[in-house]
Amino acid sequence: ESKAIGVLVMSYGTPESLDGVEAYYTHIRRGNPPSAQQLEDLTRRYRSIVGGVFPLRENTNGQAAALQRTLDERAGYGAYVCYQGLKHAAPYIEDGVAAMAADGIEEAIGIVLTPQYSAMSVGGYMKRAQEEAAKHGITLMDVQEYHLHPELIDALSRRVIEGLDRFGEKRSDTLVLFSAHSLPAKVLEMNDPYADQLLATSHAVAEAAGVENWQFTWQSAGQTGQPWLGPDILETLGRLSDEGVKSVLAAPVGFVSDHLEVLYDIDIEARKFAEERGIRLERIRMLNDDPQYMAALADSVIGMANGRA
Ligand code: FEC
Repeated sequence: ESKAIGVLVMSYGTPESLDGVEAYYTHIRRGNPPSAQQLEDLTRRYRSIVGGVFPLRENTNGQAAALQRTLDERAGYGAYVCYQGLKHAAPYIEDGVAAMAADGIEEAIGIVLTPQYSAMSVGGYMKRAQEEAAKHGITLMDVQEYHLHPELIDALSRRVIEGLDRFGEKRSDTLVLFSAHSLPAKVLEMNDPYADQLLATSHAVAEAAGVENWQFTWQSAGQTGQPWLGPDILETLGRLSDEGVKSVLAAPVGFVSDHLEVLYDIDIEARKFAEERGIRLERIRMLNDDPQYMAALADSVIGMANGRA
């Protein structure tokens, strides 16, 4: 008798509406409410992004649905059942695991919608999922990373090629600037693989796209009073402008969706900063529910499930 394997599809989460920004921000800050100024600033950023106020929710929904279809095609209908679990919004990670338990799921695979592992990012999702799974007697196995999956690298490299083509005759002078969400610099003391995996993804994508002129930079660092991994994308763009670079293709390979950190931090803030310094900044299209990305996820899930047998 075959029983369905649950797939806990985990993503960052975004508020339901502008009224929910304060609760969301408080959750990100581990229960510490933001100051009025911080809340106003975040609300302003959400208001100014293109593509709807909270596009991440729709994108995560689309990814979970597309992953379900891909798993059905590959493993047969009913073999895997996807559940969403969000880090900072409902349905929370714990809600997703509880929903599995309510459906009688006994074995599950967890996967996070970001390709590179850090104890401070993916590790945090997994810890919460494992704690909840233990409460329900569910055996949960984690896909820790898929940052070099061939389908992922191919999908990203196609986007880099397409992005470079937008520069026309300036194509050969365009620098590809890979980026990912910064983390507090204390992560360096933890022997964390995050930075190495991001460089490995960048390297593989550059190679597959035939790009030699590339760099990696951090973005979206928080204001916590502690040092964060740098250099930040604005600092890097400042230096590139001093060096006479005029065309840059941003490739945020630590993210897989259109959301605030891409639509605001790159498309609005970094682009304005670049333009003021005479740099044309374009960005690769995000993966969202790209079929090759779904293939990378499905393959990682099925590989983990089969490896256990
Ligand atoms: O579109 C949206 O509504 C959500 C966009 C969003 C994504 C995202 C991904 C990552 N974060 C990571 C780490 C941190 C750390 C802190 C932190 C803070 C914020 C804040 C907002 C926010 N993050 Fe986020 N992140 C997104 C949004 N993030 C909003 C709070 C205001 C601000 O700082 O701008 C600092 C927490 C603290 O104060 O203690 C650390 C990492 C990722 C990429 C991996 C992943 O997706 O999980 C790492 C999307």
